[in-house]
Amino acid sequence: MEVKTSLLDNMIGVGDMVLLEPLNEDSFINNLKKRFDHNEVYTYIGSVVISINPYRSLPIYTPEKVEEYRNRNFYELSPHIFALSDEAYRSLRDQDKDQCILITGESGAGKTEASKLVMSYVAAVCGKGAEVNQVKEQLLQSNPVLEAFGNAKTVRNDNSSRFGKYMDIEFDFKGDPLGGVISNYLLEKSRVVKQPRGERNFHIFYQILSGASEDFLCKCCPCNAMQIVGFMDHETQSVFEVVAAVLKLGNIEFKPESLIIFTPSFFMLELKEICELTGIDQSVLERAFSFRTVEAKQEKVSTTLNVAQAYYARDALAKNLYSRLFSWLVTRINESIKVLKKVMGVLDIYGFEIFEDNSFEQFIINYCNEKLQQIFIELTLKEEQEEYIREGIEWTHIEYFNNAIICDLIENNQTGILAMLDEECLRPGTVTDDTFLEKLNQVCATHQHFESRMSKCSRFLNDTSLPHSCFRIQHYAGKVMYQVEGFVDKNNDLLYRDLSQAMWKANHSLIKALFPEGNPAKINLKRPPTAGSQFKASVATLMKNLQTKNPNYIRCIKPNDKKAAHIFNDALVCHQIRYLGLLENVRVRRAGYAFRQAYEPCLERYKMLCKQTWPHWRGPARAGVEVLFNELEIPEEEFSFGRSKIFIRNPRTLFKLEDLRKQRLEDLATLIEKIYRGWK
Ligand code: AD9
Ligand code: MG
Repeated sequence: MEVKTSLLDNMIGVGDMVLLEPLNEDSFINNLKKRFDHNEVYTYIGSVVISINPYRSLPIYTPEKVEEYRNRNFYELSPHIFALSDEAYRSLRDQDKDQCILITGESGAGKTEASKLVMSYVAAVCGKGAEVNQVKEQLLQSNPVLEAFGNAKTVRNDNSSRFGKYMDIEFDFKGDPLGGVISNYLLEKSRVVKQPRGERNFHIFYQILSGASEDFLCKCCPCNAMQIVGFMDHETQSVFEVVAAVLKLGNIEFKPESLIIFTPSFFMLELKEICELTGIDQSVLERAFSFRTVEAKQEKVSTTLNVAQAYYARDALAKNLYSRLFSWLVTRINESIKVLKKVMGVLDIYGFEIFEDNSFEQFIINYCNEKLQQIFIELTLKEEQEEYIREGIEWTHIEYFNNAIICDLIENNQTGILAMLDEECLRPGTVTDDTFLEKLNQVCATHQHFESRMSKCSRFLNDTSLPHSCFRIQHYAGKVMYQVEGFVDKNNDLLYRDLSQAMWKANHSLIKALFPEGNPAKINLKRPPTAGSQFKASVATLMKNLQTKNPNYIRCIKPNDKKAAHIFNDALVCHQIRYLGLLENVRVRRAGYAFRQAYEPCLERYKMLCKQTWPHWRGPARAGVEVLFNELEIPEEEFSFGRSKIFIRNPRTLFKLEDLRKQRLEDLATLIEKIYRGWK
């Protein structure tokens, strides 16, 4: 098979970085730039797809394009996200290998758009028929629903995901979609009550407000999607009642003079409306905003809230109502789409982000990205090199930065930042963000990737760019300074029991279901797990799950910081390809072999191509493969014999084998038909 010109064209650069000559950072960036300028936003590193955000709509996702890429070999056409989608889908359908699509890149790099493109491609090429179409529609429409509730405008991205999403799409043995399961990861709920300058609250609030004067339920954009996903009208109604209640909670103000601290008229009206919307008894809610009851063993002590505590309670309630509603939405969507067979997982998380002020939320988001980089390293750099060594294939080691050390700084069970934060949160006595920082300083001061000024022994004592109330982590993708303020509180995620009980008493089945712990019969004096430890556990489960699947990578790159089309900022791109380890990726790939397969299945698949191995080969499988490759005259430099596997250098060799096999099968079919006719 010939090398396609699309992969080698000089005008638009090379389509596969593996073919780039010479290979260095400059040539790498120039190649990307050349392609970007010619609207070629996709480039391969072997089977990894690099995607550069064009920030404008390109005519490359049409139904004609879908047809073009359908059932074609990965390297046959010019690089495209559809080629990766097709490859993953076909491996799933034909070889029964569960797949996962891992989409990474910083905030605004195009992950969410990429995940939707993968899903829409798969929807376009898999089975047809009314039932299948309904499943597809439900899967696709879950996106606008979750985006309305879980995305918001940030400085980095006008449609920034403020939660992580992993979706398993399930298929039957024919490759028809049956349904899916979505997992969501920690919604940035603080946004409900406070947004950084220049940013907005979750989209749904504006959608509701823009439609509120008329019949908002019809106008509001996710409604249609919710209906397709399978929400009953009364459920959609309930969801919007909760969103409206959260909006109205933000209007309640407290005044110091009175015990029940509302100004009359307007705010009282707000409270009344909240109670009408949610079926909560007004006196119960008023009481819950005025007192706090602490229960210990057999005793109950009620204290009056001061104004600050009342605001705290209000915000905690708004955040909890909203984030629990969001989790409920995910569970509810899952009910509509769930079944389990072959699966293709699509992971779209919030990208790495550095703001002026970074808090607990950025810490969590960046930790999640750190883990994803780690799995990329594990599977493409480390695992790959280790396999060559294990198989006894000659190999020169390629150096790369392994970020396991940063993951450890954050998640180590004894000395990690999350463990330290939990310890502070659970410790009796006065706990503040500062005591947490002090603790970090005692334990992490000497860690290479940790910087702070509070500790006397700190190496950063004189670094005035680092305020006393901050610590800095040198992440794989850059240094981020975290404001320690709010860490303890956000990790504790405290909601006064009076409020959860008030919610549980609501005459509103959805709200009641969102606060099961408010049921007085089920009082649990044990502390619920902290936000950080819950997140860590769910990320660990995700990583385990991903490791059981065949990974497909899309590495998204942001060409500029202006959210603008046509601008390719070399320095910005350079920074990203460095921390993504893309050059190392090419080097490992170049030095290595594109495909490998254990001897037995390899012989089984191709033995029909050689008289000596067909139909029965009586010796060891390895010897059979040797005979086979000899007879087919595959050049020696194209393959290598490992201990248990055959390694094939160039994907084109594999295509050749596949084509020969297809031809042979067709010949056999014709022959059988002839014999059959002869009998008749
Ligand atoms: V975040 O981590 O959720 O903040 P993402 O998800 O990486 O981020 P997103 O997919 O939302 O970024 O892309 C940002 C914007 O870039 C989109 O809203 C589009 O306007 C634009 N974009 C991204 N990819 C494409 C594309 N393939 N074609 C056209 C695109 N525009
Ligand atoms: Mg996103």
